[in-house]
Amino acid sequence: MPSALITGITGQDGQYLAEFLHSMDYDVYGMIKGQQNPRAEIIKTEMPYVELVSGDLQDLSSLIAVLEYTQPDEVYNLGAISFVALSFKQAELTANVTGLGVLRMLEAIKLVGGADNPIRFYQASSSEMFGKVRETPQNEDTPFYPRSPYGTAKVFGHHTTVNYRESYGLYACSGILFNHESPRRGIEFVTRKVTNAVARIKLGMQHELVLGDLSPKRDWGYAGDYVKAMWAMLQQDEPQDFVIATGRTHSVETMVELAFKAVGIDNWRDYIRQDERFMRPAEVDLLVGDCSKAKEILGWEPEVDFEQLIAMMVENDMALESAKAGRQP
Ligand code: GDR
Repeated sequence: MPSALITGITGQDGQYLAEFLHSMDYDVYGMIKGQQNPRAEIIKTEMPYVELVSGDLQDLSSLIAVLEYTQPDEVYNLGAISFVALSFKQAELTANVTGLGVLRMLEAIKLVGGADNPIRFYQASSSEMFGKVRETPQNEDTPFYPRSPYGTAKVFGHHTTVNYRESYGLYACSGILFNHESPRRGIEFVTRKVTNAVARIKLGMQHELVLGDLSPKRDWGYAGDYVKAMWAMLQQDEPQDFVIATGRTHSVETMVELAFKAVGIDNWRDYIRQDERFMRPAEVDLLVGDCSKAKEILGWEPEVDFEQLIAMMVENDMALESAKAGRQP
């Protein structure tokens, strides 16, 4: 059976990828940092087939030990400080985990892998690398212009992945994924923050939704679709980089309106308050990806569209919040 190691196993993508790889008969290992990670319980109960191993992207020797123990065919590096707003407050930590963590994992693969023991590597790169975009839509050749410590760290990780591929012949791919969401999305990210608040407002459990800038536009897809592209990248003859996106963009405001309308609330503006607290020192105004290369070479296409995605998330949050309130949704 093939085996895979996933860093960032407790995150949204880690969970979808673990399920997908398990369905493809992989042995799945998930790397967990620290002793008492509360989110490890979700993996233990919902995905008992995942073997959790202890390691930290800030500690090279721990990565070597994890690779020696798990002997993976594939490594998916999804671990990172992934919340852009937090990266402005903890820039050094972000550079260390999100940026240097990639270098450490590649070094570990170089040391433990080899001709007899090749390890394929996937790096979770991000559309945040395009930042103040140089062209629209963005593709694999669009120059980077990151706008946050998170974005700069991801650019470092991306270039390091390419460099290790070219310098040492590693099978290393960088997937430049645009925003991807799901019912498993953390509550700090804007889509889930909104769908959860909409459910609570509908149920009378909350009376306002406090947001930052409503004008940025994002290309939002479904995480369950995107993890399949990660896997497909590692199954090719030659390692390459790919943009993964839907090709459609919407403003935060449009997404908010859609979420409220999904529960029948038309006067949604009455519930919105804007606060400086949720504004960023530098913003990424517009992202929209061109995934033609992935379509052509990987045969990958998004299956869930934006409207279905938001409806799915609202429905999930209605069920969750109704259960908390002890009512039928
Ligand atoms: P993003 O996702 O920064 O694009 O990065 P996020 O959902 O946090 O923000 C999207 C846009 O919404 C605006 N916004 C708010 N954002 C949050 N979180 N909370 C608010 O209250 C709010 N109000 C407005 C933001 O300013 C921004 O413009 C995500 C992450 O998953 C990254 O890790 C990943 O690399 C990229 O997507 C692709």
